Parts: sequence; structure tokens; C-alpha cells
Amino acid sequence: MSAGRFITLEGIEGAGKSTVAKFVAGWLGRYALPVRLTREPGGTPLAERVRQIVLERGAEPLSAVTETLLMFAARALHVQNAIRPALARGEWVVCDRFTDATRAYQGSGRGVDEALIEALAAAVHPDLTPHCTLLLDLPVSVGLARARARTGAGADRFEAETVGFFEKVRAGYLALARREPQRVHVIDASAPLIEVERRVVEVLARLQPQGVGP
Ligand code: Z5A
Repeated sequence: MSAGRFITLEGIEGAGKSTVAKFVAGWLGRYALPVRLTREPGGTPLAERVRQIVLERGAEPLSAVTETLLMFAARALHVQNAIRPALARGEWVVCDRFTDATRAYQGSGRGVDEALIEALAAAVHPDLTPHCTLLLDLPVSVGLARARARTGAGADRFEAETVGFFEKVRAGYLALARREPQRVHVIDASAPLIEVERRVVEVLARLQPQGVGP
């Protein structure tokens, strides 16, 4: 059995992650590779319940640290019950957001201590880092316009955030890409979808899916 690979998609709201994640799954499927398409927060029944708690606009306040802990609680379930077993079976896991989202949203966006985030990452997924991260980058105004055309303004706690918040998140993501250029590939997501897909294929081809089929 060939080894699975772990591919993550990141970016601000409306960047096109869900759209591109489905494209990636379909593209890998052409090589007859087993693919598991999943997302965060969520990806298992219990983690999806945590997702509801963390995204809903309820009456009870949620501090930035609590939000961070909930993201990692969902991630711990997802890693243990879905991601690791899938990789062990030789599947290619395509995940819409992972720990880079916590670094960008809770770290850069909300100011949560980087040391806390890295300590939680080390506890929840030691020895597990994505093989490849596709960072779909675009101006905040474009991403928000796309997302809001679809769901309306302020549908969940994040969608209700300000442009300034998403600017900090975007800057956080770009800083991550500068720090880890081998893993994090920046893709201009303001381009037409066909162009975005072309760039994605260019990056994925380096993972040599054609050489690892069963
Ligand atoms: N979050 C966090 O804070 N910390 C964490 O650790 C994690 C998550 C894991 C999850 O919400 C929220 O949780 C997220 C961060 C936070 N909130 N925010 N922001 P979500 O999963 O519901 O929301 P999202 O991740 O932001 O997804 P999204 O809004 O659905 O955006 P998307 O997946 O990137 O976009 P899309 O649905 O693929 O595309 C949006 C629209 O644009 C759609 O109509 C497409 O047809 C269109 N589109 C896509 N690509 C193009 C191009 N290239 N051109 C034109 N139109 C396009």
C-alpha cells in the first residue's frame, strides 16, 4: 500500500477553499488514488458538534482563548478519528483548513499567544504536518463580497467580523507562507477559477500522484 498524503487548503473567507478542495479531490481521483475530503472545524460527528458551538452567534461570550481551545478540541477528534486512520490506510486527505487557520485567525486575527497555539498543536498532532498547503490568497474585499453574495452578511460569528480583522488574518497567512515556502504555496485566488485550478495542478504535480497509485 502506498503512503497517504495530507493536503490542506487555507485562506480567508470566500477565497474558494471548498470549491478548490472538491477540484483537488476530483483531480487526485483521476490517478485512482483513494481520497478523503474533509474540513475543520469538523470532519467527524463529534467535531461537527464542536463546530456548531464555535460558529454560532449565541448570547454567551466566547473569549479568544476559549475559541482556540474549542478549535483544538475539534481538531483532536478529527486527527484521532479521521485523519490519522485515513493516512494509515494510504488515503490522500484533502482538508479544508487545519492548524494554519488557528495561527492566522486566533493568532494573528485575535492576538492569541503564538506559544499557546504551538503548544496545543504539539499536544494534539505531534509528528503530523501537512505535506502541502494551498493558500488561496485574495484581497479581503473580494473574498467578503463572494462569501456575502452567497450567505448574506454576518451569518456566523466569523462572517460578522470586520474588514480589519480579515486583513490581519490575511497578513498572518502570508507571513506563514514566507516562513515555510516549501510547504505553503500561495495561489492568487482573485484569478478566474480555471486559472486557480491550473496553478493548483502545478503544485500538486510536485507531490507525484502519478507515481504512487496502488
Ligand atoms: N476557523 C478558525 O477561526 N480557526 C480555525 O482553526 C479553523 C477555522 C479551522 C469556518 O467557517 C470558520 O472557522 C472560518 C474560520 C474559522 N470562518 N471564516 N471566515 P466556514 O468553513 O463556514 O467558512 P470558510 O472556511 O470561510 O468557507 P467559505 O466562506 O465557504 O469560503 P471558501 O470555502 O473559501 O469559498 P467557496 O465556498 O469555495 O467559494 C465562495 C464563493 O466564491 C462561491 O460562490 C464560489 O463559487 C465562488 N468562487 C470560488 N472561487 C472563485 C473564483 N476563482 N472566481 C470567482 N468566484 C469564485
